[in-house]
Amino acid sequence: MSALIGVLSTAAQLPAQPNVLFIAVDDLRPELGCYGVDYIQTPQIDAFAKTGRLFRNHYVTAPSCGPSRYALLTGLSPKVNHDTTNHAFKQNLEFTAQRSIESFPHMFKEAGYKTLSIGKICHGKQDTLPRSWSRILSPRRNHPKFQNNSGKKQRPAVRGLDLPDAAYQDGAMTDTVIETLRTLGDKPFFFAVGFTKPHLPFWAPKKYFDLYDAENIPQAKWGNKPDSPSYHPSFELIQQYGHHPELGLEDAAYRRQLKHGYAACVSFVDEQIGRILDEVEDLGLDENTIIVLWGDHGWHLGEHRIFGKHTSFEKALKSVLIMRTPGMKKPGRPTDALVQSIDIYPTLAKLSGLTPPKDINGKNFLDLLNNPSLPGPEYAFSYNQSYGPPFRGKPRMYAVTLRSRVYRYIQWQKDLAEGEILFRELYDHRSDPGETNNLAASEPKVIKHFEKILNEHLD
Ligand SMILES: [Ca+2]
Repeated sequence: MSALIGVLSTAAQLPAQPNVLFIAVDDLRPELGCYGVDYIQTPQIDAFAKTGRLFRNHYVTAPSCGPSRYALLTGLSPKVNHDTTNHAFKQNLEFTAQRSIESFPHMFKEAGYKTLSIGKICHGKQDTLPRSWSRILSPRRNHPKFQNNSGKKQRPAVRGLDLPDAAYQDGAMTDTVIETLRTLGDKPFFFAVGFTKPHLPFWAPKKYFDLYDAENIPQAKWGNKPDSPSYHPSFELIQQYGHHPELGLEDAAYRRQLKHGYAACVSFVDEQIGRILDEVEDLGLDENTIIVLWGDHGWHLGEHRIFGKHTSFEKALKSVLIMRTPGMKKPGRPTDALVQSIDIYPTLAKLSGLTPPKDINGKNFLDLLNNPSLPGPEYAFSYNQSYGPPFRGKPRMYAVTLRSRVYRYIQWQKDLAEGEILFRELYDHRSDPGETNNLAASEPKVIKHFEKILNEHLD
């Protein structure tokens, strides 16, 4: 009963069963116009942000596709080592099967919603949550052979061919989403749409490359390797895609090409998102639909001498979150409050008057949707493992990290469930937003405080 009163008093304009359109974008770091990045061209997402709430400090649970999406959908923080890996769905199959509600789409389905999924929502075909969807739609597969992800080595990392949007999976998927929106009828829906770009390879129609003069795209400083277990030699890029045969990432021109490709893919996805949002408006669904735009984690575009994700740094953990609810107060006002991906589940539940399972770990941020000036939570927590070569002789470590409004603290452990601490990092974002100066040795009091907070969080 108290949940119901909360919904009526705090979200009075919302209908009893609002639709939900959940848009996930793979590997989208907050490198967008609406996040204050001026070289990038994202007019559609920028326009959407003007009508919703942009979260400037949204942190994912893990800096990889699988564990980030597992935590988002289940609302559960990692507990053991494999929860930080791309095997999170697979390893937890038995556990999720036993839960009364396996995910927030499942919660909507149990409440009578039609729940639809298309594109990349979980991680790979084997990771589907079996009880969550009324229907899993397939993007049309009319894209040419070059588009397949057959795992062949030496595919080019960057390519812009003179082809229409629909020749690419995300473009074809957008056509299917638009056609499907037109057929949904009166039953409330939860529609999850998962774009696969700007994930590698950076392939998009040529016209999106032509939006940019590569020479004018600002480049990250190609600095020193960080003295951190986070460092890895951009393994996903280097192992799976073709690169400069002699110099690789040491070649500044190649790095420039990569960043151009990433930008083109972001603009390509931006256009597809705009087409979907236009259709939502044309159909009059915007008055009755909560819209969430979510990036599954960030990406290093040269920062820390890395092209990739999988680190415990800000560049990999901070990602895009923009939400819009019908009748939202103060639309277009961003918030600086810290929020976490696992908070989305209870927030959507609250907005829709539904009750999530008691054991989920996130906290709803309905207050920030109503008032962007509130300070919000004090900490955002994330989890990771090391992916690089052995660090100081230790082959694999697991990270628990917290972001406060000022610091990032990272605690590397031998094991996630047991606490032997092997290495610590502390960065002060007031003076060091690039996280290059580890203060762990010189700030024992701060470390002690954060270690206590982390240990309480892990209990
Ligand atoms: Ca991803």
